[in-house]
Amino acid sequence: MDSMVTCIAPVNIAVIKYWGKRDEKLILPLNDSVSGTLSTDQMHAKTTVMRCKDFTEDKIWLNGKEVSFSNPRLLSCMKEIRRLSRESGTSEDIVNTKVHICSENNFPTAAGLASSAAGYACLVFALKELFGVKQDITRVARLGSGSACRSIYGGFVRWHKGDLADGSDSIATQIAPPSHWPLHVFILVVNDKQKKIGSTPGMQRTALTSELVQYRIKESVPKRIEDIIQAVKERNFDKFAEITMKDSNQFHAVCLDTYPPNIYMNDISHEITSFVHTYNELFPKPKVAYTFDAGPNACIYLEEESVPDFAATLQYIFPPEETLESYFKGESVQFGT
Ligand code: 2P0
Repeated sequence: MDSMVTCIAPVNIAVIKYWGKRDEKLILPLNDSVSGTLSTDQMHAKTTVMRCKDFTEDKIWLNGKEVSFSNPRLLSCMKEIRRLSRESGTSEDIVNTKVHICSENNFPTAAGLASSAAGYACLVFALKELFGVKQDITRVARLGSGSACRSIYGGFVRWHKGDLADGSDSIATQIAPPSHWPLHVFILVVNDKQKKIGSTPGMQRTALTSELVQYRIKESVPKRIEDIIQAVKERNFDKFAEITMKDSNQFHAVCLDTYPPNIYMNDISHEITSFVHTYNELFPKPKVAYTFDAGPNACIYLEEESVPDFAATLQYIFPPEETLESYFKGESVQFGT
């Protein structure tokens, strides 16, 4: 029987960053990472998947434009979904039916705003529904884009690097649901153009040339993962903020230690970090935390009670052109929980 499914998946913002792979094809990371998934009503991908016995080939449209289905990551997700579908007992007729996929983002693609994470999470979740897959799909989303596995769940999520060579233990799990700690996130869009060095080649270069990344994956990250999980469980914002900012800074230090360096932050990004530290010094404990991905845009985590004062101060210091506030709040973060 023909069928159609539509899903929405939000972006996630890492507080312990994923950077570097030990297996390029299976997308197995060098270290564990932790992120918060935003609510579905702000930055998200929306994907519709259809299967129809009259379709003669798999096809995909991204933001309204048909693109080739030959992308190896897309093919590997499709292959794995069909394999799991078969394992789940779906009939061979359905497993072999061709699909048409339409996906769109409501925010800039590839500007370091986690567009591939939301896109692949959404696609894989929709395909799971369409093909009756019953197993864990975070490892399938991972085959599309590493960070996508974290957008399968709402709230705080951990991507376990895993130890096995086949990647079967490199999965994402939920640390806490959105209702546990409804933090807010401000996205300060410094630049929405395509980033200069994509994450995939940027990571390859780091893994090959950085000495600091070895210290990061062996010494810093394992302890930070345990500490930030505890901070989330205790809703301890000042501990959460300190670890988040330190990890963002170390990630960019690793990028600078890469040769030639991956430079993602710009002068405005650095002004934002100084502003956040100056703002936090007004209080006995930090009230806001910045984190920067592979681009110049700032993501600012804060508690609900801090929103009015921080928003007013931010607007005074950086008069807004494109400040996009996203909510990391309870009820609206339902996707995949
Ligand atoms: C993260 N980033 O943990 C880190 C922080 C960017 C900086 O995951 O090659 O697009 O598709 O696995 O997932 C961006 O990397 O890279 C990323 P691939 P992905 O969110």
